[in-house]
Amino acid sequence: MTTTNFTNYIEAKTGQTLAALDNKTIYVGLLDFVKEAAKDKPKNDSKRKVYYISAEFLIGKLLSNNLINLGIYKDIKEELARAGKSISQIEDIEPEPSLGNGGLGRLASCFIDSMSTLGINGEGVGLNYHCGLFKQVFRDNQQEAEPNFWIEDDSWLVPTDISYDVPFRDFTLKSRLDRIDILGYKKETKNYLNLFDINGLDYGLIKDGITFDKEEIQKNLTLFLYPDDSDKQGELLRIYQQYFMVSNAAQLLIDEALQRGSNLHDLADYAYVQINDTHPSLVIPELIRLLTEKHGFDFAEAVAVVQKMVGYTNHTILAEALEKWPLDFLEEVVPNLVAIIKRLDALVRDQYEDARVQIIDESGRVHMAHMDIHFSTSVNGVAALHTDILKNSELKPFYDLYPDRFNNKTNGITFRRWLEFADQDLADYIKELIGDDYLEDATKLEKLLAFADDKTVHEKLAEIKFKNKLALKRYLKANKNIDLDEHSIIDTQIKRFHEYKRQQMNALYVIHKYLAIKNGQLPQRKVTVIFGGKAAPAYTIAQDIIHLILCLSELINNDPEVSPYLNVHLVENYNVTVAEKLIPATDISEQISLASKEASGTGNMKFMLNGALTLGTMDGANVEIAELVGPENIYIFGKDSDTIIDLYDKEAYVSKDYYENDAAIKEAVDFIVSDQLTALGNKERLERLYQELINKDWFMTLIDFTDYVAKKEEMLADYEDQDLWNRKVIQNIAKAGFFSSDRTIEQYDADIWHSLDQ
Ligand code: 26V
Repeated sequence: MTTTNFTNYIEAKTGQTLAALDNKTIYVGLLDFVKEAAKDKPKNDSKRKVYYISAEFLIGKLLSNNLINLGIYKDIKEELARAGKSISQIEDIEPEPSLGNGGLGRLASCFIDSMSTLGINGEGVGLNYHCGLFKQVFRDNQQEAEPNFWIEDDSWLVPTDISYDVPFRDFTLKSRLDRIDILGYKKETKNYLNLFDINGLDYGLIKDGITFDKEEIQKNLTLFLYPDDSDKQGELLRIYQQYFMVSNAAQLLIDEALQRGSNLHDLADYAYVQINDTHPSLVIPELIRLLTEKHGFDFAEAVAVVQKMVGYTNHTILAEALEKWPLDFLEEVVPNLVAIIKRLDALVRDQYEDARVQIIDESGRVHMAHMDIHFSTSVNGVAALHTDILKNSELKPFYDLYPDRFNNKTNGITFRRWLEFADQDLADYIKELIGDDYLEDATKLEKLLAFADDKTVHEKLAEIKFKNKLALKRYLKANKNIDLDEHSIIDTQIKRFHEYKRQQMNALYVIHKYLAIKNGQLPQRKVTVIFGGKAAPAYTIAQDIIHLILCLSELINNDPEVSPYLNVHLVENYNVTVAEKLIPATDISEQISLASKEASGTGNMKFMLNGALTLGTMDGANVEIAELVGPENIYIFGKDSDTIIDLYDKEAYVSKDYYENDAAIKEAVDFIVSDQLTALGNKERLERLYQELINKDWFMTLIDFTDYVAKKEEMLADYEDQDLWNRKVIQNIAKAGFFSSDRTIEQYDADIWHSLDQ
């Protein structure tokens, strides 16, 4: 029998039996039930509190995750089943919050889950974007963007009466704070995700798609995440958002420290701020401003105090993502901070002559990352290779100045969401084999190695994978209008569309395979290539790649000669919920970024944990996966990062050479502008992508193509030996423990935050 009293709770509340209630009423009942259970839990406590400030929190749906963390998921599932209700249909009703974009935001969400699980007094601070990241729809084989309203009357948001004045140049804006309770796994205590908002938001400002009036800051500030910044108004709005986020965070942190007995001279003993990429960097001058203007500090002491309580995490080496705000723009929005930034710049200039380490450059742009590095205790990358690249090339001048500040924190994922929830049959089977202590210490998964050669285990793993494919088939049919062949090999690439991630290389493989099948070279088993991801609306080439894939999908899935052997799908509006369905059903995990460009990746870890094998380059955390599982359990191809960095340095890559000298490459690339494809698509888009690939190809698609095709074919052949394959699967699951975000967060705390040991 069940140990929860949900049935009594909802029947008392509604006056009806559980069996008689509709799913929506049950969903709202569960939401309130969990919220009430969470409300009474005490907050985590310690002298030093961590504030994880982030522009994104890609939290995903929360109901099932919360039930798992409360330890009652299975009980509720059974209780509902007894009343003839399906928990998964109730899960479907919850809207997915739209507060993030990609890996950075999903990481922040795994981190707040782990902080709660480890009992760390640490909270997320961000903004409550009402439309968040856009909703992706496909029309005429192209991506269109629509606003994604996700907040309903019944939601996880808990209003507070906390409010601050945020002083911009032309007006002062009052904030409001909503919170979401963040429960740890089987923990009595909790933390919050703090989401600041404004009161006068006006949806009427939204025009066509996601375009909106960018000038009415007092009515638009928390409408969208990453509003288009291709014009000045857009850039100013980003600065308004960033300052609003950090001013609120700084005021909250100072208030809380004062309440807990700080005299502010000891503020660093009470608070630590982790800056998640550069979006929250203005928190440094804002804390200095508050300490000097409101609390009587002199400038030097304010700088010294703030410096002791800030750490910066870098999540990318792509130059265009390293923010540099023009001083003039900052002057228009937050002149009070400009004076402080200039004084910080002067401090740096007094100490160092090297132009590469200055905060304000000769064109008057403020390098946010430079300010972070000079005025913090810690600078970290997110995977071993990434941190090495920061130290040895991208941030080398800073590493030379502050070698002790640099450290690596390889990313991780929460196993509660990505195994216990997403792959319930696999989790149950793992428990049957090795017990459940891996839930407290994920490295215990290594006990699975004892079963590496056990054929019964191989068969059971194959059976679970097949069941997951069937579940995915049902989901895709019901929600995305896709027919999935559950008997095919599932080969998945899900992530934001970006040239460096090289979805275009996978698309070229699809073309290559299509042409081979047309030529009579039939594969032994059908392959389904699945893509999922959004492209930034202003990123033309990424949109072109989406267009190519949608055209290929139409061509191939409708060709009776080819579709028995090859299918291609691009799943519309990819998000956390879609990932939770796709990952457990996948055989081949595509992690094919150009070496040196993907800081870490976290999808790679999720796939590995769910028994997919990696087809990848030696990039990001793939390098650590390869080290852990050994070369025989991963499919690595392509040039390594040293070679690529050297090619960039020497400007020695010429894509046309590859195109002209390799018949297979030429054939695949030419097909992009073939009559068959242009008949289905937009000629301008396809032509532009074709020209890009042969004349520029900044992310070197063609350099690795031949190697990629060969490795994928090797993988498909290996799949036919299911014992060989599942042996590798076991090695991967067994070694995935290192990638638990609990491990990552323990390292952040031990090396940077020092909150648990206070
Ligand atoms: C930059 C920009 C610049 C232009 C406008 C929109 C926008 C949005 C986000 C960013 C920062 C991107 C940084 C990022 O997401 N990095 C990813 O971080 C993951 C977690 O550490 C990591 O696994 C991925 O490899 C890395 O790409």
